[in-house]
Amino acid sequence: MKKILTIAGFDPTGGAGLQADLAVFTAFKLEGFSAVTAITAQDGVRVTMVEPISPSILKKQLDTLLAAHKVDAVKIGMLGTGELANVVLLAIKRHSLQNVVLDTVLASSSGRRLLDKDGLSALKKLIPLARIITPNIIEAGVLTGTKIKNIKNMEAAALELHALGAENVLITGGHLKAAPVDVLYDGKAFLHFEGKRIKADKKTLHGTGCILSSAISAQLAKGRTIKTAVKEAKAYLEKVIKKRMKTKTQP
Ligand code: PXL
Repeated sequence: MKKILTIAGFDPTGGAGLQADLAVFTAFKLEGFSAVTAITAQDGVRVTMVEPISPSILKKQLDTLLAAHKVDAVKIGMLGTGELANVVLLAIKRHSLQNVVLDTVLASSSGRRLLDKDGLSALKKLIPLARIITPNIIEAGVLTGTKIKNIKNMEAAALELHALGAENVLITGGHLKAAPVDVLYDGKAFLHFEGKRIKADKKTLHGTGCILSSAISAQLAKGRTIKTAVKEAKAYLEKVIKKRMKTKTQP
């Protein structure tokens, strides 16, 4: 059985964060591990409190786990602080981790910061270690200092983020005003993944970024190419959203 690790925050609803990631890993028949970066209090729509854990226990979680288990892929989600991002960076180097999927989480959908102000520069230092990064248009805008409103802007930002060192860049277009298109740049060409807008409420959509990035990491753990990984992850996410809409449950 392939092994996979998520480094992410805890969401008590399980809709986002490490519990959502673990559910994805199970669905793809992988042995999933998780290291927690922060505890959030939330109801699936509103985040009421965020408390990062101490850097020393994050480091110990990673070193203890990775000394015993060689993982085939790693998904990085909410990091909370620049200091914790730095702990993760050093652990990736120390343990020579491969297939790193960096979901550049900055804030919750409701606008609560999930990475502190000094965290941005530390997050940027993680970019060169990633096989793929998966910002949405808002995050890509913050990372590049641009406003992203259309596919042309997405392509320009993808080029810039690739220049920062990410092997592959996937900018998701769910927040576009027009039809949602995700843009993948692999250093050579752009690939557009066109999707239909699904009319869903906030609770249903909560954590969809986490699920997409963890599904991509699951596919990479199984040895799939980047293009196949993104395609399969998108198909899986669509299934999860439809199921959530039917059952009104998470994940
Ligand atoms: O979807 C971003 C996200 C990531 N990780 C955790 C979260 C959220 C959004 O609420 O709570 C733990």
